[in-house]
Amino acid sequence: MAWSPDKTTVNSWNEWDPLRHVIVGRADDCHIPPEEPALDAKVPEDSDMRGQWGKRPQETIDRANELLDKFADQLRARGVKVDRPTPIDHSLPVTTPDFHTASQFGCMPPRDVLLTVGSEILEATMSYRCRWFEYLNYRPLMQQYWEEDPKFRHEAAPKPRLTDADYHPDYLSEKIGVEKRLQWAAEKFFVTTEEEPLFDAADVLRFGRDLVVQHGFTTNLKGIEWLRRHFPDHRVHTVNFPGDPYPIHIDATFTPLRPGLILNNPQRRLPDDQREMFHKNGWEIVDSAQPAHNQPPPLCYSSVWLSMNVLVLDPKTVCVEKSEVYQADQMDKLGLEVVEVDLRDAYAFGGGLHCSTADVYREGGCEDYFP
Ligand code: DAV
Repeated sequence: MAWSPDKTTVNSWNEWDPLRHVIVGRADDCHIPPEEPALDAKVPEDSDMRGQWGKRPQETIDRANELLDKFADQLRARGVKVDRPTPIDHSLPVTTPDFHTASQFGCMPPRDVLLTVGSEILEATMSYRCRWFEYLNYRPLMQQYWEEDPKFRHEAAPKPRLTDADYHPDYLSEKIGVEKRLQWAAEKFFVTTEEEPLFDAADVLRFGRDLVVQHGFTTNLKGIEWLRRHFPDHRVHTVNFPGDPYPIHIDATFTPLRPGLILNNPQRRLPDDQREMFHKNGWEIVDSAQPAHNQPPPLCYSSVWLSMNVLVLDPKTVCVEKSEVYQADQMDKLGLEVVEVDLRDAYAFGGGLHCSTADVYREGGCEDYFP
């Protein structure tokens, strides 16, 4: 499985082995989608995003693209090959026999849509109606990889129907309140129902033979069961973080840095009974540093915890957002070299450094870290 810059090889089994080839998203034509059940449940009740939708202001798109381009250049300068998606027209509606929504989302962040496991890239079902066609932004790359790599497995999970039966109406009232949300999260009562398998790729962390998947708003138990049946050679583990009132995507909550070391968001602690596999195998789970900001930037879906949404380049090197000084300091103390990346003005487009990327090639094979 030798790597060459001229011809794609798809291979990535975990979040930390040396990164050689990656996809970085684009902010072009990104929209704030109209209201829909799964999205409404995620937008905090006091958010500046409530009640507005349409194309994002062009100057914010241009600024985010400038930062994403620079991030891509920084990666290239470190020897990482970088591909970029081809944006489709996100102003177009999504209409299927089962639902209609008036616009799409964007081609950020790729991590939400594409799950790379070994030589496979799997397009997730997604759970938002506005993201139903998002995989199309990446199809030109998938076709290219297919041509260049005879071992590449391009897979797509069954497209969900996303009728109203997929969403609990309880989550749709205007003011639920954080207390109620925390209680529901602890009870594992989320906005998505068990009507059909649903998952976003960013709810999955790869640890070689083991996949760790967050059950929450964007991934239901049937989605996790689908992954289990789809990857029969893997062990698939379900995790929950009851401290998170808006549990969407695992990568601002639980961040493996190298074999044996994981950062955990101190407000979203992994419950003790779910720590066993890590502790039994000598893995350390440490609280992440505090974010440097009290508020997310304007029109942002994500929380301030994008501070820990880092991209590991190899077990000794990690990209940290430039303003996240506490996170950078912690990395330094943990013995990692920090590469500062200016990306905060792109957060509103769907996330931080890990979100904004999707793996194509990391060195190394499928190891068993939890024998
Ligand atoms: O903390 O808002 C953001 C994760 C984005 N992929 C959060 C989760």
